[in-house]
Amino acid sequence: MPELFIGGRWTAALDGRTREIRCPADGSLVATVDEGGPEDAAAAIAAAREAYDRGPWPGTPAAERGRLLLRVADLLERDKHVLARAESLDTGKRLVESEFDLDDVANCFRYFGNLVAAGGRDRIVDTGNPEVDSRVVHEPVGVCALITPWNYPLLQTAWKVAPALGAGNTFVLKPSELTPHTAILLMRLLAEAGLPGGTANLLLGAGATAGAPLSEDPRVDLVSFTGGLVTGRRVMAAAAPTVKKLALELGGKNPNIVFADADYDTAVDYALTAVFLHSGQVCSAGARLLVQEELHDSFVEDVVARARAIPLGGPFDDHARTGPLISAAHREKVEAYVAAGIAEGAVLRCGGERPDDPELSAGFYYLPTVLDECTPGMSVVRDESFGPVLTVERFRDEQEALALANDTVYGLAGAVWSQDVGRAHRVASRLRAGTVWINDFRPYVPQAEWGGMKQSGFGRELGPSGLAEYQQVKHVWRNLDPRPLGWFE
Ligand code: TXE
Repeated sequence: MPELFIGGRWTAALDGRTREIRCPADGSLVATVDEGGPEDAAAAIAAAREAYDRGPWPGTPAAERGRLLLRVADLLERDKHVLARAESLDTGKRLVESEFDLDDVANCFRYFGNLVAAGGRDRIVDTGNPEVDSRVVHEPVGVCALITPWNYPLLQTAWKVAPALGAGNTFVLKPSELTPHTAILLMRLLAEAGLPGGTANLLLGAGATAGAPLSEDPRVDLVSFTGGLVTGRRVMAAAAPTVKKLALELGGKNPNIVFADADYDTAVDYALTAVFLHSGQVCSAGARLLVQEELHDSFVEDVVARARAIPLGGPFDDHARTGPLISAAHREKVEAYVAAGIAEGAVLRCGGERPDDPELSAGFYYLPTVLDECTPGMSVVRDESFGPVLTVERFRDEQEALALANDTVYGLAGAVWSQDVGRAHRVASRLRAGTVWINDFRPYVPQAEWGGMKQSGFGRELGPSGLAEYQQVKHVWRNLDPRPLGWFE
C-alpha cells in the first residue's frame, strides 16, 4: 500500500522514488516507504487548500471537531501497542518509552478535544452603543504545514495535529524522513475517525526536497516546525516572502542548576535522567549541569559512577535503560562535539566512545559521556549536541549560576535544585526559558504551554496558547440600525 496520503487517497510518490527505513538499534530494514518530492508537496498543498476553501471541516461546529479528536484519542489507545512498536523500530527507542509517549499522544488529543468542544473563546464586545453588535471570533488560519523531527515523532506530531484540526484547519504533515511510520498509522486513524478527505495530508520525503516547498508555497498559511536551529532559520527565511504565520521549536541547551542545599540523592538521580534518557536526543535535555562549587567533586563523582553503569540496548531489550542515536551521521556529529570539547580543555570523566559490546556494533550507540571542567565558550557547551553528553560547569553563588545558565542563545527549558524556596523561585523567575522546573526535571502536561525563548523559537504548543497558534482572531461589527452618515452632503 502506498504511503503518501493526499486528498483522502493513498498514493505513491509521483516520480516513483522510495526510501529504506532502518532501525538505528541494529541497522535492520524496517520497511521501504514512498519518498515524496516537490511535485508531491505541490499536490498535497493543493489538496489541503481545496479542502480548506471548499471542504466541510473549517465550517464544522467546534463541538463536533472536539468529538472527532476524542474519537482519535480512543483509537490511539486501542492501537497503542502497534503504534509504540512502530515508533521504537523507527527511532531505536525502548518500547516502554514509546508506550509512555503513546499515552501522552492520546492525552494530547483528549485535552484539545475537550478544550475545543468547550468553546468559549469568542466574545461579545461591549462597545457602549446599543445599536451595534460587536463580536471577536476565532477562526482557523487556513492551510497548515506541520514539519516534525525524529526524536519524538508521534508526540510532536500530536502537539501540532490535534490543535490544528481542533481549530478547523486543514494540513500537510511532513514527518522526518527517518521516522515516518507512526505518521502513516495516524493518518489511517484520522480517516477511521471520520475526518473528511483532504483535511489531513501526509507528505513523506527529505527536508530539502519535500519540506522546503511547504514554507515557500503561497497557498500555505502557517508553518509549525520542530527541529534544529539551522533548519529553523531556513524555514523562517523561506516563509518570509509570503509572510506566513510561524511557530518554531528549535531545541535547547538546557541548564540543570544544583545548589549545595539541594536534596543530594534526588538531584544526582535526575541529573542522569535529564540528559541520558533517549540518549540525550531530547530538546529539553539537561545537557548543561551547573553545580555549586562545594558540591562539585562528590556530585560529579556520583553522576559519573552511575553513568558508567547505564546499560545500553535495543527497543526490545528489557535490561537496557537507554538506546542508540538516530543515525550514523548523528553519532559522528556527537563524537565531533566531544572531541572538540576535550581539545578545548574539558576533562573526559566517562564515555567519550562507542561501546565495545559486539552485540551493539551494528547500531549507532554511544556511551553516556560526562565532560567536567567545562567553560561557556566551548562548542560542546554552546551548541546542541543532541547526544548522551553532559557538560559540567561550577559556580560560586546564585548570581554566577544565573549568568552561566542564561549564557546561551537557546531558552527552551531549565531546572533549579535547592531547598531554599525563595532562592528557587528567584532563579526560576530570572531564567530565560519557556519552562522551568524546581526540584524536578522533564515533566510537562498538555494543559501547560511548551515552547522557547530566544533562539529556541517562538509560538507555543499545548495549553490554550497551543490552540491559539492555529486560530486567527476576527472582529465582526454589525450596525443594528444603519442610516446614511450624510458626511458628504
Ligand atoms: O533536524 P532538522 P536534523 C536538532 C538537534 C539535531 C539537529 C539536526 O540538535 O542534531 O537539530 O537534526 C525537515 N525545509 N534537533 O537534521 O533538519 C526534516 O525533514 C523544511 C532538535 O534531523 O531540523 C525533518 O522533518 N523542512 C529538535 C525536520 O525538518 C526541513 C529535534 C527536522 O529536521 C528542511 C530534532 C527545510 N529546508 C533535531 N530541512 C527539537 N527541537 O526537538 C529539513 N527539514
